[in-house]
Amino acid sequence: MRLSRFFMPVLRDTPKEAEIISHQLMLRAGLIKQESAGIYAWLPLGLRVLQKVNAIVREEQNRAGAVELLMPTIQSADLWRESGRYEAYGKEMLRIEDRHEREMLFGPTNEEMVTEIFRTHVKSYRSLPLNLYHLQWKFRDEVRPRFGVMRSREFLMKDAYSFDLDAAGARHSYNKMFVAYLRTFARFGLKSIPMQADTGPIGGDLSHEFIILADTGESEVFCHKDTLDFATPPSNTNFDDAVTLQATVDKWTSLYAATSEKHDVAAYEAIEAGKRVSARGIEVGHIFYFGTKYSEPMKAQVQGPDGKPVTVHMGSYGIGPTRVVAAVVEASHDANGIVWPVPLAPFEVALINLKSGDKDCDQACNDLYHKLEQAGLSVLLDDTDERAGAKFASMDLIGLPFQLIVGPKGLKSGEVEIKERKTGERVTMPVEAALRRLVELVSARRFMG
Ligand code: 5CA
Repeated sequence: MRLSRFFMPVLRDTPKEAEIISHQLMLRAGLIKQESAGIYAWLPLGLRVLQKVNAIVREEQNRAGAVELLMPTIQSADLWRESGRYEAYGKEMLRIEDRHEREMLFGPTNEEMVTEIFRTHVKSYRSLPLNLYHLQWKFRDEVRPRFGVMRSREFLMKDAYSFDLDAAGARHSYNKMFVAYLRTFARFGLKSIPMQADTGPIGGDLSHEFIILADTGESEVFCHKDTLDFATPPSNTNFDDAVTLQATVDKWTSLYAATSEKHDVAAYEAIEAGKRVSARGIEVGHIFYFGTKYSEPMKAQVQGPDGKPVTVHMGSYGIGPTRVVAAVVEASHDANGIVWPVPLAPFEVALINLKSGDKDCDQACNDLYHKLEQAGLSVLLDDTDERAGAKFASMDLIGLPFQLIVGPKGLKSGEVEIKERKTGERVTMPVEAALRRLVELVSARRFMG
């Protein structure tokens, strides 16, 4: 992408309304723009990051055996009357009336709709277990939308819903998502800690929130320090092996970790001094097992092995990709701006032409641009006629992992400079060597977790 043809409205000043660093940087770097309270447009650079988050979420959901579909944002009130949640959900639900005066709503979550799809089509225990997920916009009329996309009213959610014949099967389905979540967040470069959590309006009694520790987090959390050192389950995890999966979940839940709603002071104080972590955190994912809470009133039954009808056991599993983008910025930035991990970077390389209009610089940049793209790297070429200082500041702000700097002086001796955004380290080398080096550096960092 050539910057002269791109749309990247960076702001020089920090917007006054933004209280936390991720919100400030996301506005300044031109990732998002507020349209109404808690409602944001995703600008091209932000959208590229969001799409990378979604791709990783999908890969790990699919690996764990979940199947993608897409349900609508607008739902019928009648569906929610069946589960009894239409009234119970209260003011957070955006209620809409269509031209025929039918009551509709903008979905805050999809338990009812997915249960209705399931009961229409699935009739036999042979079709179980089944886990259906989608990535879809949700609307919750939060009392206090704040911190940009961290707590917004409209936000993207990956929500998965599992269906099983009995509680043991449902536990296996829960464990699959538990492990998939550990892997997903690790691939974002985030250390997530599963914590016992309250179930709120979703319901059920088994639930974990996946928390990223951050001073600006909205949740107050408590855990054992050693949880932070547990190893991420590997990519070759066998999700069908219920015993090994349970052992992994047991290990991850063996030490105390709870959000404030579930905090047990006595259990926390029983942890040896020096190993207690009392901190703030961001909830990036939340998983629930709620048995037959929806399947019972909505009559989601299959024929069991003995021919008798069985009410299915369900769980639901959410990740907020839009919140994840903010959480990554919160976890990875410095005084100059965002520092994207390679797997989420909107472009992998910033190619900076220090003297646009100069024949040699333009030619070298065009050549490098094509070669890098051919090697499969994504490149943002700054071909504008801004001053060098302004170009450096913008590129540091938007945080692409590597900068390839091309100037007239270096070119005279056939050299260019590579700067790594994270460390600030700069090396000067011949053009061809720089190309090879960049391809190596980027490839080595594409996969994490
Ligand atoms: N149906 C269940 C699981 S699919 C559910 O709705 N769970 S939830 O309420 O915990 O939301 C799932 C995830 O969506 C949260 O962990 C969080 O990452 C994200 N999320 C929830 N509310 C917001 C919000 N107001 N702004 C941004 N992200 C949100």
